[in-house]
Amino acid sequence: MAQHTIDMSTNTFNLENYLKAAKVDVEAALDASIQVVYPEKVYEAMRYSLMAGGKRLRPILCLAAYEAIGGDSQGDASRRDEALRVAMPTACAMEMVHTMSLIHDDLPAMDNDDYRRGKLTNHKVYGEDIAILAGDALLAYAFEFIADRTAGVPAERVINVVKRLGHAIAATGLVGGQVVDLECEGKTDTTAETLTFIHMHKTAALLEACVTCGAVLAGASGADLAKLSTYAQNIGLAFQIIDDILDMTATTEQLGKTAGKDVAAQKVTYPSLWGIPTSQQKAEELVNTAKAELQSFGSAAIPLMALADYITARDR
Ligand code: GRG
Repeated sequence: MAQHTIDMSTNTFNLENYLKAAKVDVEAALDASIQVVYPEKVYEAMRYSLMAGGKRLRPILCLAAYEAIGGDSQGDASRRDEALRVAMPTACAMEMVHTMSLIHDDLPAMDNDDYRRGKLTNHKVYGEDIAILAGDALLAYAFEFIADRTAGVPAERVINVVKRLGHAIAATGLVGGQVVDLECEGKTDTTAETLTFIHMHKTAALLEACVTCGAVLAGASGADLAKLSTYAQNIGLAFQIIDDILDMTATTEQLGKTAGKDVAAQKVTYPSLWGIPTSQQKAEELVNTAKAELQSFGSAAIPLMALADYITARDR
């Protein structure tokens, strides 16, 4: 486990250190989550994408939300330790689901991309058939992993987590958003409302599940969950606006995936509708709205506050 010597006071909280330490913990847990056994090919394909890097933002949000509520812990250090112990299986499951969505999104039938996380996409290495199956296997295993590995909380909380994650992935979430996104391909008259629908489902729904599931495991009240949902929806939309801006402004090396795809496909995005400065401003407004929802949590929510700022400040 990485050392967590982070002072939670507003002045001294260091997001860079927090992200580094959390990433070490998440990657160790992910590494231990899947062993390569027979039939090796599919396990290798699952591990290839799961261990390919990435910011690990979703599991980190899940752990930070647990910390914000606190569970049974007393004091900042024990909050963190308890979050790692209780919420890590759910945090890993979030990354498994996210990774499978990237594998499927990169397929020729979807976004057709050759690079992801700085490496060849899954289907380029293992073929389309195995890439589809590796994604399916990660998706199913994510639910098994939550049910099998979560310990130390009442079973109803685990059932609630499974329900929320299913809702975020199904036609009510990622799948629904992806369907509308595909329908908009090649259209130049996509409205801001349709774009918002796509991104609230494709991107924000999983971030919302990460935050609320972490909080559910820690025993959050209905009122706190409502605030955290609003926080996550706002950072989710901001995250996608910045993603669209980075597609226009960053390099392929920086992003680890093909840059400039939206412009090449003449895809309608927020920056194509509003321009980059207005889009950036809109993302910053969404982040401020998100942070305002956290006021009542006090210093326990400093990591979630800082993660919201990171959404607009990031360069990859
Ligand atoms: C979930 C059953 C199921 C099917 C998948 C393909 C699909 C349906 C949905 C697409 C979801 C998708 C790829 C949304 C884009 C979200 C997004 C902005 C991804 C980039 O996230 P980062 O920047 O990536 O956090 P890293 O690599 O850092 O983790």
